[in-house]
Amino acid sequence: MTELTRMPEPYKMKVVEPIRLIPREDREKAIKEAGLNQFLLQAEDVFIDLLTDSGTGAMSQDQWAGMMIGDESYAGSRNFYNLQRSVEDVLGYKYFVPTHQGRGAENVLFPLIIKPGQYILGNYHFDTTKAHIELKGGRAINLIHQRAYDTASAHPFKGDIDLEKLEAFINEKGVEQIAFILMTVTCNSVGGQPVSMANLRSAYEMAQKYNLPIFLDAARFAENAYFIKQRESGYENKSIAEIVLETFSYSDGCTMSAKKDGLVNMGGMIGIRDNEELFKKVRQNVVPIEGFPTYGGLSGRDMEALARGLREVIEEDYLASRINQVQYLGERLKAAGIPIQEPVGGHAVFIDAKRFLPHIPQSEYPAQALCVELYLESGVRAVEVGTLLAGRDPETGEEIYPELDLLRLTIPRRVYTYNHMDWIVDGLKRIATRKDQIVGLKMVYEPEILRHFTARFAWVK
Ligand code: P70
Repeated sequence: MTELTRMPEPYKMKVVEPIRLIPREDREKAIKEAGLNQFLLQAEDVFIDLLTDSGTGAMSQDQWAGMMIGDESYAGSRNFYNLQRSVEDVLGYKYFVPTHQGRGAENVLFPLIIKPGQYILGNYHFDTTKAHIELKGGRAINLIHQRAYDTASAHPFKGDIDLEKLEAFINEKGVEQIAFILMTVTCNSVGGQPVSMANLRSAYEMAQKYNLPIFLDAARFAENAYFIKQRESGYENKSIAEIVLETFSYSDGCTMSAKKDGLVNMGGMIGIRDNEELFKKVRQNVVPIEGFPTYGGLSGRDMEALARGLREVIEEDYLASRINQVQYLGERLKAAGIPIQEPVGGHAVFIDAKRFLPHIPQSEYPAQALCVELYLESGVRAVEVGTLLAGRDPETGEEIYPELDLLRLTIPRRVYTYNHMDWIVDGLKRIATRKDQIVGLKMVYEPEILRHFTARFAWVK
């Protein structure tokens, strides 16, 4: 694709939400008051908000219309049954329980399938997922293929698990030490990188061989399916619906944050393919934590929006436009010489801050420093996925220095246009011309857990 390919959005706008670029001096004041932490900004002081693609998308007219037929009965709401039909048709699962979001699903499911001390093997656990595994006494082991850490090398499926490492780990520790395998599609932590169908199939076969359960962390399942169609031979003529069904067929169940590919602002679920025993346990456990099993923390209208979102997200013209927009942003940054994780992933473009700002040591949070600079330059709010997020080793208290220190430009679904993408690129290009002057950060307030949300910083000089 050339850098200027723009694909007209397969929708037109009926309602618009004003956004405003506040003056530079006001941005300086705002980010200083926020302790140089973009999480602490007021959203109204942000022009283009790329903090996350989670719950920030725009719903369709069909979803909004569906909300009017929300049935708010405590038990047995009609929207629960509509959602059940979508889950069955789109994911091919017999059972499911709604939850208020992804971590709610993890909180309900994980204690049922993890015994303290057991390992949970995955391609790369998302951080709240890892936190929930550890809260239940489990140990999260990342077995992603090493190539994912080399941002400059383009591989079509950088989200793949390393099957050799997976099997070696199972053999080394023994099957009884392992709770389950968790495949995250797409793999958020290394750049929204897809997992191939071949890899999903092989991981499933390995799980069968060792009699281990295998689950999907399915937040971005539709984007993953689109990449399979684009990149994996044998899938070019299959429909997204078929690819999604095949994806879920290689699992015993899933947790899903529906705030991404569910196309809703709030929602999640636990899906179970056919294990009735597990389903019964999940139905029991959801009651004290999320709510009665036919609402699980969601209102009827929210379940209806999700029932419709799950069907919309697998429409091919939507996915083509979505992925193209993210791709366009990535291609333009690359053309400007800005180092990014390649190839561009599904939901975001990740700038490699270690390569972009080599003069800032990792102990001074280069990606976070770039987040601050980007906000000051153009009112764009990005997020750090790197050293700040990694936190400290719980045993030694030492800082963890992950291989990648990334700035994530996360694109909400159906919200911004190509003009917004151009604005983001232009700001970063201006920054690139004087990037040597960007200084690192030191933390002046550090919370004990999940520090990135509320930490405060100062410039080192
Ligand atoms: C994101 C958000 C959430 C997520 C995920 C995967 C693969 C589970 C969850 C949890 C979180 C976030 C990060 C930075 C800023 C704001 C929000 N991902 N699995 O943006 O789901 O949030 O619904 O509990 O990516 O990547 P939930």
